[in-house]
Amino acid sequence: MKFLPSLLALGAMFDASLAAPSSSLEPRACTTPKVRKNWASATTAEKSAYINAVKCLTTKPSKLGKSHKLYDDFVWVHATLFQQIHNVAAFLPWHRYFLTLYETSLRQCGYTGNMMYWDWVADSAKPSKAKVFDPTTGFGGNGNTTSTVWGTNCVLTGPFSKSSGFTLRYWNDEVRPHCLLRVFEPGYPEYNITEMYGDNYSPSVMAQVNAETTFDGFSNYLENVPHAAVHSGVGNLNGDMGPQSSSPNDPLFFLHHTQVDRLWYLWQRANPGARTFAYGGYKWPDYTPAGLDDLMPMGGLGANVTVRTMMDVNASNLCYKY
Ligand SMILES: [Cu+2]
Repeated sequence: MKFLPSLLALGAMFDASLAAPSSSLEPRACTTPKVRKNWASATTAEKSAYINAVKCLTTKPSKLGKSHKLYDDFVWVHATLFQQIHNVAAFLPWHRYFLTLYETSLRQCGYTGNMMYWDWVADSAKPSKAKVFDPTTGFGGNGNTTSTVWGTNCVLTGPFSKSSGFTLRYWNDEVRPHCLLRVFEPGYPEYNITEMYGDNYSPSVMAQVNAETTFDGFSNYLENVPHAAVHSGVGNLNGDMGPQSSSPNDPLFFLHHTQVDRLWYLWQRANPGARTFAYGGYKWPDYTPAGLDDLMPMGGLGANVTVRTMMDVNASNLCYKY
């Protein structure tokens, strides 16, 4: 019985609130799931409450004990774990967890609402006109594109503009303070490139993504086509939302990823019996087959949890819907 004390210790360390219900016969704690709204249909008051809480993160101390702010913790963790969480099976569950930790931090800043999403499928024909880019009720618009020199494409409007004093610390995992940078893809019709690569996240592309019947097929298609195109469409190579590992620098990252999470949720809901716990593909670092009991690292921002705990949004630890 030598192993017993260590097993007990492990059990005590395990946060019971993160455990998935083991049986559908157990009473569920999630009776009133929180509803994550579409940014475009939120009220002005809801939008400003969200933006105020985001700005508040820049005033709070790091949870990681680092000499930067809580806002930068999310950037830092995403940047340093980048290889482990992209183009692997854990892409969707890891980002689902990351969003919940962000939401928790917003609540510590007094926010009482829930995460909201940017439905870029609906805006794919003219993404630059999306309400998320509104200069007064949104996240501001494009950066200054008069120069192609890194660090000059500052967002000029809205609550995160250069003139507001909003400053970011990291570029990838290096300390390189800068204004919020955006470089919208203007589009080149003669080369069949649409504005902000919108034709990569159109309703017809999403129909193809949704037609994938395996988790692995769905996740890869969603990650590599619509998800990647939105990042590049907003940021390109010199913008924060681009393919940079520090992309959570742009506060829009979290509305983008809430939409990614919502699309996964909708795919799961299309066949809940088969898909709620559907998982597969390969894991970092050896690209061996992934499983629901794989632990996902969170770099100290939250406990490392298993993939399984992030599969069912109706479980008590998540308890939300779209
Ligand atoms: Cu990511």
